[in-house]
Amino acid sequence: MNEDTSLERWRTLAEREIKANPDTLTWHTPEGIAVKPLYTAEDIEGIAHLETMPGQQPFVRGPRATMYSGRPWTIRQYAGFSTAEASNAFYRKALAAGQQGVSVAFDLATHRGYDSDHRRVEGDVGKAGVAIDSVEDMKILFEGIPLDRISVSMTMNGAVIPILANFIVAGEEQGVPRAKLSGTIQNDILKEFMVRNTYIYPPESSMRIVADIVEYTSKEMPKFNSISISGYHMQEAGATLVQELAFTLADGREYVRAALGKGLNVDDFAGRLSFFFAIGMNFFMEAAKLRAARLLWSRIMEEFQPKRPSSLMLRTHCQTSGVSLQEQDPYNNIVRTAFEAMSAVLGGTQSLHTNSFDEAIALPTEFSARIARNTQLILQHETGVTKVVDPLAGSYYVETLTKELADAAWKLIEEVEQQGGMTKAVVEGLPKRLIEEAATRRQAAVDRGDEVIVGVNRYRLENEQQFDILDIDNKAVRDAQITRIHKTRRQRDPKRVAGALAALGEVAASGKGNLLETAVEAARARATVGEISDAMREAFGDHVAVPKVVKQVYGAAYKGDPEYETLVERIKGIKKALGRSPKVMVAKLGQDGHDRGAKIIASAFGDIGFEVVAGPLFQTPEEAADTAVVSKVHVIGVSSLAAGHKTLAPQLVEALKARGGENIIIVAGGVIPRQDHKFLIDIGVSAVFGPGTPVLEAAGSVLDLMEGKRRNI
Ligand code: MLC
Ligand code: 5AD
Repeated sequence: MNEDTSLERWRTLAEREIKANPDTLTWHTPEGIAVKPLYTAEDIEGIAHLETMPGQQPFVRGPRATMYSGRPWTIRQYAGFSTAEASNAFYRKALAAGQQGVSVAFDLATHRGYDSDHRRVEGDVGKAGVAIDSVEDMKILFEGIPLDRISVSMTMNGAVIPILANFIVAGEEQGVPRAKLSGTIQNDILKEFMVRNTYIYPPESSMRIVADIVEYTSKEMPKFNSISISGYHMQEAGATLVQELAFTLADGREYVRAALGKGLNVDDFAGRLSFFFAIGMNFFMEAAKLRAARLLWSRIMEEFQPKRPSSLMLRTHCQTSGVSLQEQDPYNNIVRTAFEAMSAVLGGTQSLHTNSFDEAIALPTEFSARIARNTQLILQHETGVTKVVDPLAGSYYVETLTKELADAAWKLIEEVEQQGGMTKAVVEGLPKRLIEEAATRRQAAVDRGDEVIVGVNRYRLENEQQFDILDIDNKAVRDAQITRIHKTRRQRDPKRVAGALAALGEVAASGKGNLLETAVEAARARATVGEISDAMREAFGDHVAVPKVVKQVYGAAYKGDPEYETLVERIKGIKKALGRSPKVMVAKLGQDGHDRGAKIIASAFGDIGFEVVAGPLFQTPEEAADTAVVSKVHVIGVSSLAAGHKTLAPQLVEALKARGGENIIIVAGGVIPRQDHKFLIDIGVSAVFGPGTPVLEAAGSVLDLMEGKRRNI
């Protein structure tokens, strides 16, 4: 046989098969990358990284020479809830069942530097993670976990100084000197200002904190990774993979500069910078993203002229994507997570968290956590993927994607550079705006059904099954924490505490000395997380963000759509009747900074014709009620993603009444389990919009409520 194997011949055959030009099969991804139906040897001709090897610069093929054939990735499940005792028991069981590293999720009160007895955090204590107020809690958290052998990751950014100080002291008191502590602190503040929102201080002081930690750990804690430079939260907030890549690496470059600014030598700290990416459902592109990330990081680090190869090497943790998981038909999430985990592994991650199937509703139960962990154990032990290094290398498609992602991300990195670097870009808001636009566009694509999500906008079940979820008694946790804090305060030496806090305040105010080093002494004296944070607050002040809402992205995607136009007309009618536009406040209560949903709602409702008040982050129910009443809104929509709704919604109802705002319609949305809907309706919430509710459906329901067509939904 002498078949013609040219591309031209393939095009002829393809055209015959589909009766159309094969170019119509090209998939235009949200990244702006055109994915063709076929890749050939021609596509990868001349790609420089094809000739490289794993364990060698530029590390596209992996940071280690043997990769998983030498040692598999670390199964590191992120967890934390309620008290230190409960979380400790959970970690120990997980380690006994095959987990290999610990990863601590703190509650939002801790993240934002408040003790559990602070009035602003009533709804947050113990909810989205574990409550830690002082060394006493930290010691309980790691009881029976040998800190010289098990590496510990701590996701902490705002209150990073007191938490790391507490960890160091907990180690000391466990008999493990800090030089032997292995693990990672997230310590990535730039992405907090962009997307995750658990900042405390303004950007410049926050950057000093990052640099002080790098300085201290590089000298005192050689086995500790000083930053986990995170793109994860960008993708969760709606970023495209190119944005995730570019902004993360640009953040990394900024941290290197900050550390060099402290007079450090690049080789003394660069090898302990680590990364963290999300792995979503775009299977091959996600694997290619990790390869591209390594390529680009090595390019960026070259400019600092390190001598050690490990300074150029990108090592990363990955987590499967939370936003890709759905409330509807939730066992599908097990399948999604398994594919995402496989993609992370094919991309060469060093450490991995696989999400639990109940992600869209609550924190994992013991059962859902077991399935998530076993997903990785099965990958490691049963599939054979660990046996060969970088198995996707040479794939025409994946190699092309690796290059295209790298090129596109590099362009964006250069743009940031031209703006004066990431701190400046973050202050000016460019990355945040681009990510929010991408998020809104994506939501429109899902709502319109252009992007299929099984069980949500296609193949939806008629009856959803209920299953057990983890519910945390927030009041019981708070009471227990307050009892312990009071005991700690009673038993400590007040003079020593005051002296240590004053010294910290001085280091913060003067710009001289190391914040972490000084805080370690305060932690030893049993100063609390809140007190240590406040000592720095006095010098640095609080960061206050002004919410900005993206305009005409959602609306543009719906131009000419009959459902959309009907809503627009309905609003015009209501406006005539009322003499003003229907006005909605989108509120975020407590320390819950997950604002992707709130931002999308504010943006889309604005496009449809509502007048929108975008409430600032971190309001108390009373403050939100003040804003709602003063702004004369018709409706207040509470967006809850951190499980505070059962404490905060009743307080909002009361606060509105107390201000004469009882006629304001309250609706709620976000991660609210079905089990809680009745509770909310009973206390006076008129509608609950769970995950997966299309924005236009929610808007229609709000108008029904306003017109009195329905009392509640
Ligand atoms: C690795 N090693 C090998 C090897 N591979 N040795 C021989 N042969 C091989 N093939 C060695 C390494 O050099 C290292 O030793 C040790 O084994 C461990 O390997 P590692 O690759 O460094 O893995 P690990 O310790 O797990 O570290 C991974 C990491 C780290 C570098 C990415 O930063 C990390 O664990 N990050 C986790 C971050 C995390 O969990 N974040 C959760 C975020 S959740 P040595 O001596 O060189 O160290 C979140 C959600 C939210 O953010 O918003 O709340
Ligand atoms: N326990 C387990 N997983 C958590 N996540 C957040 N908080 C916790 C916790 N306390 C995971 C979820 C979420 C992502 C940010 O991290 O998957 O989407």
